[in-house]
Amino acid sequence: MATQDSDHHAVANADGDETAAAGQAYFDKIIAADSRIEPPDWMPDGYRKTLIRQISQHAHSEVIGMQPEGNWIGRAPSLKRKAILMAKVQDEAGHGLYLYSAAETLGIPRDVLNDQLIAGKARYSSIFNYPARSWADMGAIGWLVDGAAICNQVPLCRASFGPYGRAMVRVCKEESFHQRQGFEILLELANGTPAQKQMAQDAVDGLYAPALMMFGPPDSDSAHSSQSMAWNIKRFSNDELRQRFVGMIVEQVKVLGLTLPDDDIRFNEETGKWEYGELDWDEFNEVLAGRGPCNAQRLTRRREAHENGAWVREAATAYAAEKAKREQVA
Ligand code: BYC
Repeated sequence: MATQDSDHHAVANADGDETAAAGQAYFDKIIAADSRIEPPDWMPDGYRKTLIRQISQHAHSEVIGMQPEGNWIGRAPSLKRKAILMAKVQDEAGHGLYLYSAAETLGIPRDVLNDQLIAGKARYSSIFNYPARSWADMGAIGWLVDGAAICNQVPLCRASFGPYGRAMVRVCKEESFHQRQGFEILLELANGTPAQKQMAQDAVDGLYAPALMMFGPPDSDSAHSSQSMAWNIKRFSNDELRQRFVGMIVEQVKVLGLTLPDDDIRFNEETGKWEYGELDWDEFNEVLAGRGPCNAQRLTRRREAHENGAWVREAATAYAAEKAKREQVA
């Protein structure tokens, strides 16, 4: 990545009369140099909106994504498993916080984003609208869902907007641990009794297609990809990342001694890409329209959690006011 030059500071610190044309020229130069835009820099409205859209959706996904696994903390099969799962769910909350903070640097307060989420007006990843029915689903979520997230997010570490890229570095490190713990749960079940092995296979069968859909609609239907790639926010298209992910899990599933529920997976020597069976995009669109198996339940739980947390927000506000008053007196 190129280093930022002195023009950066000239424009970043410019007075209000700096023309949009100069800002645009600076922005174009930074993007062309594959360098980074920082919060005080001039940026096109569309770039700011795209980032707010993607980062807030990502933050909401982390927060809603706590629910399927959170539901299993009390039913984890051992103290060790419970401690690991609790740590993972707490990590997801942390990811949400980094991402809301990154969005705030673009001028959108966290409470506004939260209001959008609880009003049911915000998107979050489709995957979290599917149920987690068995302990093996904890394994499949870690292996497939966190695995897909890593595949999608490692390139986002190089996103052109500094706070997003930097947040992704830490998120990806933690997701790697999550992915391995999920794989290990499945490995243990797959090497257990026939019933345990079947439970692991059922979990993989159920979450395989929804995990592939996490990468978004096919490129032909992806409204935002080309502009996001031109701005160096996304580095690869939805289909490129999806086929790359299939190539990863097709090898890993052999170690588990399980199978993927797709007979059409094959490596195309000519294109150098993995191919897979048709996904049910009608189902994806239904989930996005709010009609997936758990959409209503996830939002209800989030609203309840927000209401139950009112006393924490009130206490924090009162504490901050009291602290400010004391500092003024001192
Ligand atoms: N689900 O033009 P496109 C985690 C929407 S959480 C729902 O391709 P884009 C974890 C899309 O928003 C990690 N909506 O969009 C947590 C757009 O709608 P709008 C989650 C989807 O943005 C807890 C429309 O469809 N990761 O790891 O260029 C426990 C057209 O799509 C989905 C992220 O959020 C979907 N799957 O690309 C365990 C990664 N796909 O905005 C694990 C960050 C698409 O026009 N996000 N849509 O109304 C991204 O990389 C990109 O936003 C996407 C979509 C690849 C998801």
